[in-house]
Parts: sequence; structure tokens; C-alpha cells
Amino acid sequence: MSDGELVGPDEGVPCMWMRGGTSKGGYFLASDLPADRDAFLLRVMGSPDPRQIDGMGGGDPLTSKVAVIKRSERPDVDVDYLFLQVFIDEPIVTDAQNCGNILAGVGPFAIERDLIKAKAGETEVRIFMENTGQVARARVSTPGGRVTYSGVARIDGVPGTSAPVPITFADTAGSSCGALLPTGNAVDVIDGVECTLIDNGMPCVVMRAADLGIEGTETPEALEANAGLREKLEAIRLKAGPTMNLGDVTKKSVPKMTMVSAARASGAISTRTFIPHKCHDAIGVLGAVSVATACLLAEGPARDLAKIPEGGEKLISVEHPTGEMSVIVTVKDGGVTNAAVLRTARKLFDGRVFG
Ligand code: NQM
Repeated sequence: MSDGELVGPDEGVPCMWMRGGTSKGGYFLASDLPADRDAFLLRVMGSPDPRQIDGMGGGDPLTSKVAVIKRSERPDVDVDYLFLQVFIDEPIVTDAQNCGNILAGVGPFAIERDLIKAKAGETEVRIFMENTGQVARARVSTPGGRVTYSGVARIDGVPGTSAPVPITFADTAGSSCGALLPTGNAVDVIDGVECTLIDNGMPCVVMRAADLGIEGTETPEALEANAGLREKLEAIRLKAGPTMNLGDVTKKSVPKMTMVSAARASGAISTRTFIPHKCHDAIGVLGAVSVATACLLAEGPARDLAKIPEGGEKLISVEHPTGEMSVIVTVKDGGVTNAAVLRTARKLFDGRVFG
């Protein structure tokens, strides 16, 4: 263990590489990371470089992610999880956002590293998300007291099937912005575009696709090639950031920019999301929870377009470029109190990584 000491380039530190949901990254015990953590992680990922050729990152924000995990000292919590986004083309490592996809690997990793003991059958792991100060509960398949990654659960954006990792979130409103609607409004107009500035686990700007001049059915590649669209989104984002209590967001990966249109399949709403400079092939977990919550507001671009089921517990299917993400929300007194999603995870590699 390096335990906060500097680690030479030829020594390496213990690391597990995992797919968590539709993302992928390095999972570390906090005690294994060296004192120059951020510089080390940039070297591990191969940043800054668009191809990350000299590192483990895949040249995509969704494969340039890190989870730092330790046994928790908090009551009723098993482990603490810090998410770090390693930028690709700039020397930036930021904890300014959470990640609900990488979260899916945290429970299995914690059990594999003996931070908690598995039960026979299934093990619930209570995870304190340090980025936002909230707790998630993940259920990990542990037949015979060992983690298994094999199973029959399927999530869009990942080929094949794996063991299910159901995750429940409670009280995620205002996770980073201090309030569900940080400006106090369901609708704000920025650069002539009606926006819902919302944070139910992930700060998001929700806009009508049509107001940005797109259909909302385009591929991520087509949207990324649309320089005019990207400029408009970035201008709105830079203005939205400070009003969402996020300060200057020039060098931050939040807020996420989601353009909504009517569902095309049998879902509640269709989305295209910039995270914030690349268009997501799917949608982030907490991003989907925030967009699903925007669908339930009394007004706003998402509310106007969404098909909402009846009842206090609602399945909101958020369509995205590679399928859909089902978010089950519990609604009480007009507000969302709980959200649940199904994810899967897989151990890809366990060894030492060199930075
Ligand atoms: O919103 C991408 C992802 C994410 C974040 C992003 C995420 C979440 O797909 O909880 O999962 O929006 O940067 O991993």
C-alpha cells in the first residue's frame, strides 16, 4: 500500500478496472492512492491527450473515470465513495460531479476488497457518495458469499447480460446546487431558450430539442458535428452554472445539457444529453433521475412533452440514443422522495496500474 506516499512510475498501485453501468474506469482503495493523486491519475489515464494513448482511458469521458473507496466511519453506512472525472484533453481531475454508473461497481469492489462481508445470496451495500453527501443502497449478487458478475439482467448500452445491481437513492434533491430548482423557478429563459435548471442527484439543464433546432432523434455523432448547436449549448451552460450555485463552470463537467422531445418508443420522454461537451451514447444514471423529476414538475419543457403514468410509484422510462433507462420514482406531496434504477457491473481486470 502506498498510503499517501509518492509512488514511482515503475512501482504501480493496486487497482481494479471495472465496467459500472454504461461507464468504465479504475477503482482504488483510498489508502492505495499516492500523495500526488491527481497527477498520478492523469498519468494512469494518459491525459491530456485526445486518444489517451499512453494510459488506460479510452478517449471518451465515459471511460476516463475513477472511483476511490474506503470503509466508512459514518453510522448506517458501509463504504464512502468519491467519484473523480479525469478530463481527456485537459489536465483536470474533478470531483465536481457524482456518477451513478460507476457507483454500480462500488458494492462488488468493496466486497472483493474485504471492506464488507458478503451474505449468502445477496448483500446490500450502503454507500455514502462523497461528491454530493448522500447515501445510495446497492444490492450485489453474492451466491455462497462471493460476488458474481454473471446473471440475466440486461441494460441498454451494454451487450449481453450480467448480475443485476439494483440501486436506490433517497433525498437526492439539491445534491450539488443546494435545491431541486436552484433558481426557484421551474422555467428560466436563457438566450431565448426555455430551460429547467434542476438537480435531483445531477445538475442538469433541460430544454426542448426543437428550441435548439434539432429533432431529438439524431445520433450523438451528428449532434457533435453540429458546431452551431454546441456553441449554443455551451453559451447557455456557462450562464446557467452560476445561477445554479455551481460557480464558474468553464472547467467543470456540470451542468449536463439535456434536450428533450416526445418519446419515440413506449417511454415517457426522449433525450439527447451533452456531458457537457460530448454527446452521451445513453444518459447518466443521476442525469436520468433529474430528467425524470423534471417530467413531474407542474410546468417546463420536459413536463409539456412527457407521458407520465398514474400512481405514487411511477416507472419513468427515459429514452436515449441506445435505448432507455427506467427510473422508478416514488412521489409524495408532489415531490420525488426516492428513485431506483437497475444497473449491472463487471470486473475486467485486477492488478497494479502504473502512473
Ligand atoms: O448521471 C455521465 C455516466 C455519467 C454520469 C455523465 C452518471 C450519472 O453515464 O449518474 O452516471 O453525465 O458524465 O456514467
